[in-house]
Amino acid sequence: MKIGLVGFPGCGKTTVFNALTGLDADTGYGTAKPGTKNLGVVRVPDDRVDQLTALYSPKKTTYAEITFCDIAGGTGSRELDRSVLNSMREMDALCQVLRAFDNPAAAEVADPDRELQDLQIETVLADLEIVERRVDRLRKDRSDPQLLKLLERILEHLESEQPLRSLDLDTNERKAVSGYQFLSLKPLLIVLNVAEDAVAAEPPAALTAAAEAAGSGLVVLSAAVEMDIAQMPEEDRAEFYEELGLGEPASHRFVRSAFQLLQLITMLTAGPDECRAWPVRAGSKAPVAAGKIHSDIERGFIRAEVTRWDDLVEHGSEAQCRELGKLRVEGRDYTVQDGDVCHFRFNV
Ligand SMILES: Nc1nc2c(ncn2[C@@H]2O[C@H](COP(=O)(O)OP(=O)(O)OP(=O)(O)O)[C@@H](O)[C@H]2O)c(=O)[nH]1
Ligand SMILES: [Mg+2]
Repeated sequence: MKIGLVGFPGCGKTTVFNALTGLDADTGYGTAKPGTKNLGVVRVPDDRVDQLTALYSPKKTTYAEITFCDIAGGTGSRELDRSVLNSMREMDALCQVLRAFDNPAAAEVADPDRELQDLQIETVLADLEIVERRVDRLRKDRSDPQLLKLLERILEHLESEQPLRSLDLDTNERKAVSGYQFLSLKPLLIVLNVAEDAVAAEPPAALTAAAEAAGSGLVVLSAAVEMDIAQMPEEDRAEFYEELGLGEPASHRFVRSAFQLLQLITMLTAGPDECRAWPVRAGSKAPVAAGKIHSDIERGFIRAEVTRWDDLVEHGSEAQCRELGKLRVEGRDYTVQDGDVCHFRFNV
């Protein structure tokens, strides 16, 4: 699963990227070539995995991971380069960084509301271009009236300058258009990148409302602060956080929001060999979730023995949970829930 960090030049994408990954990619105001990409894999912090690890002392602990891709904004302050738009299409979700700190190198003062608007317009126009071409073709050759009808609905929505995120599309309709990789349909998380002294302040109400209207999450952080901390030795970080009056790195909150953005939940497995978080698409049935571990388990699925992670931590073992009636036996129709610790029985 890949999330693209996007936004206008100098908004702080690479700084956010460094903060998330602990890497040291080049930052600077609009210095990167448009479409240049930095890739990094980030572990999703998960207290449940930590507590299960404390319980089992396993040989190995594995967290869920997300790949972040920092896509350089280019040179224009209001328009995105075509190569940037093309790179954005390859992403499963987008995270727009908004500059809310003043930068002497920038020609304009910070205007996060405008940046949000501008990117929305850019993505809507890019999608419109694709749909217009496709609708023209389908009107001529009449090969697929059903798809034409759907695309005409999408066209109308885009023409009213609304992102496709706000159009009501059912699962089948989404599937029918998934090949087009519409930018304004991709899940969007907004990061308000504020100055160092504003990290504890509430985001402006107008922006909170705009994010909500656009169906997007909103995270406030100061990328510069987060990057400095990510590059510190681990043992010094906690103290620094306390001084700032922050409970944990904002990047942790951010990564968890990003994970939710992908419409994933976490299934857990726990034992003396390994404690592990498995990202599973929300709504997955037990056999499909089991297939994440191994295709044999999906194929030969018999049943799932499910304990809630906090019950397991509280009572100390599966055996104890079984005794107390806290271990459920579920069949192939069971929908796996976030925080389920699963043990699958299978036969191949
Ligand atoms: N004061 C302050 N400066 C920041 C913050 N975040 C980024 N900067 C600075 O802003 C400049 C641009 O940051 P980058 O992360 O390189 O911006 P970018 O979005 O990657 O820019 P392009 O790759 O050119 O599109 C750098 O000089 C950063 O040090 C912040 O939270 N506070
Ligand atoms: Mg950059």
